[in-house]
Parts: sequence; structure tokens; C-alpha cells
Amino acid sequence: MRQFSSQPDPIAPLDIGLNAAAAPLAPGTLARLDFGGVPSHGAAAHSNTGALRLRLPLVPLMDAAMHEIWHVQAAVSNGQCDAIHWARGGGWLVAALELDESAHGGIEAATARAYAALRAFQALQPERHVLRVWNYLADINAGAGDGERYKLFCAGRSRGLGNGFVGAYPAATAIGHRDPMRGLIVYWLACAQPGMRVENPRQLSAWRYPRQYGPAAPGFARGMRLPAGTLAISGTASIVGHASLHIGDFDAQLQESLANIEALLAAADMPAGFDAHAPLKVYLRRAQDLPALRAALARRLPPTTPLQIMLGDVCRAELLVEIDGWRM
Ligand code: 3EB
Repeated sequence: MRQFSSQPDPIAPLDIGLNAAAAPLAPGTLARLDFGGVPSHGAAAHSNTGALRLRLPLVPLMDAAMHEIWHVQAAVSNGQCDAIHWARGGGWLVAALELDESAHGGIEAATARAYAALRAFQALQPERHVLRVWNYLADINAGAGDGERYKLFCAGRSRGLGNGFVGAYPAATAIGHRDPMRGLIVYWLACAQPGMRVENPRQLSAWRYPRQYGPAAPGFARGMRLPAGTLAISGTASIVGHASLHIGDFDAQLQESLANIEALLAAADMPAGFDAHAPLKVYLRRAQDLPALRAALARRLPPTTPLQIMLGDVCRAELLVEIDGWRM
């Protein structure tokens, strides 16, 4: 009798790296993410090594363009299912889709369509647990009141998912891009084993936000411990409780965002502070804040902390900066 036949397959460690240098993709590369530039075939393409290659329309602000590599010690394969491009290996799955909003009835309907497709696709995959999602959409703050595009996006996400993620929200980021040629881009990381959601004691859970932030509360967790131990950190801004703090004060917003991440690290039982094992991605609304950002980060973070800085609009118009990343 095989005593351990019901044990799940082991999950290969997932390694996240930021690189400046161009190098051929190593075997075991699950995904390579590039920011800025012009894609030849929409957001996603497959490399000959099996990796998913994503080109994302957020303009990098660093001198050397950085790209992100997700690597597993396992064989990687890939494919396409309607609009969804994917790669899998070692118990992990990365997938992406880009929808042209105008062809799908606007941002709310396009988002509902994207999330219904995500849910239907995920239901058929062995890597059925969606742990981390990124959303990039144009003009995220355009429109007033409940008609603001981010709020329409939240409504579409909630409708498209139905009861899909209820009680198992992934960690997430939602950021505005400024490329009129690109659509709604959703990409995600899923796994054959569940992760562990982490909430931030300094912040109200986003799915409990009061009505003033829109008719559908955003369905995401502040962080996710991946099965291999890494913490995925959701987009984190200057929000305490549910209120935006330090309106008009870039430095204070940055400090509050970092304080939020530090509180999340503690809640997740991860090592405190930042270092070479905590790659961070900073989304800046205004390029003019780059010198202040650089100066503050130089004081606040060890120089070994891998950083990407890019232009991106935070989903609340009064917020100037948001940070997401990983803690390994
Ligand atoms: C916030 O904390 C800032 O709608 O998926 C951060 C991360 C934010 C994810 C999302 C929104 C989302 O509410 C905004």
C-alpha cells in the first residue's frame, strides 16, 4: 500500500529577480516582465524556452530598464487558451490577458469579461489557487463619483468573478497606465497549493471599504504567503484604516506606504525591513517626484534592495505613490 499517495506534489521554489542586463532566458524561467516600450503582439508572447513574456505599458523611470524574472527549478511549458496566454512549471502557473475595452463595451463590461474568463480558465487548471493578480488599465481616475473608471473596474471585477474569490481573495495591484494603444491587462500567478492571506492591522481590509469608495468593494488581500514561503505584497499606498492620508505631501505618503508594508511583514511573520530579498516596485503618479523618491529611498532602504520605479496612476486620485513587491 502506498502510504503517501494522497500527499500533494511538492511545489518548486519560486524565485523572483530584477535584472538590468539583457541575458538569454535560462531554462526554468516561468515569466519575464518588461516595462515600457512597444509590444509587437499585444501584452503576451511565448519564448522558445517556454517562458511567458509580458510587455507592460508602464514607463520605467530608472536609468537602466529593469526586467522581472520569475524562475522555478522545473520544466516549463506554455500555451494559449482564447485570449489567455500561460506558462506553467513546478506547480506554478502564470497567465495573462489583454482586452480592448472598446470592443467589449467599456471598462466595466471588459473587466467583467476578463474576470469571467480568468475564473473559467482557472477552474480547469491543476494550479487552481489564484494567489496574486496585477491589473493595469488606462485613465484609471477618469470619470466622477461612482463613474470613476477604477470604481467601474471594481464593479466589473466583482461581477465577472461572481462568488469566484469570495473568502479567498488574492493579493493584487490595480494601477493606471497611459498608453492609449493598450487595453485592460490582467496577469496572475496561480499555484497547485493554496497560499495564506495576510491582512494589515493598520488598514481596513479592502473588501470591507465603506460605500464612499464605490458600489463594489475591491476584492483583494493585502498580502499572500505563497506555498514556498515568499510573501507577495499587494499594491500599498498611504491609506490607514480606509482613509487616504497626507494629501499633497509626497514624502509623507511614501513614508506611510513603507510603514504599511512593514506592518504587513510583521503580520505575515516575515523578516522585518528591506534587503536584497525584498524586491519592490514603485508606481509614481508624477515624474517630478522622482528626485524626492530617490532621496527618501536612499535614506530608508539598504542599497541592496532591488527596485523598479515606473510611472503609474494610483486608483485614488489623491494618492501620489504606491508600492508592491515580494519578501523572500
Ligand atoms: C488600496 O489600498 C489602494 O483594486 O486590486 C491596491 C491594491 C489598491 C489592489 C485593487 C487597489 C487594488 O485600496 C489601491
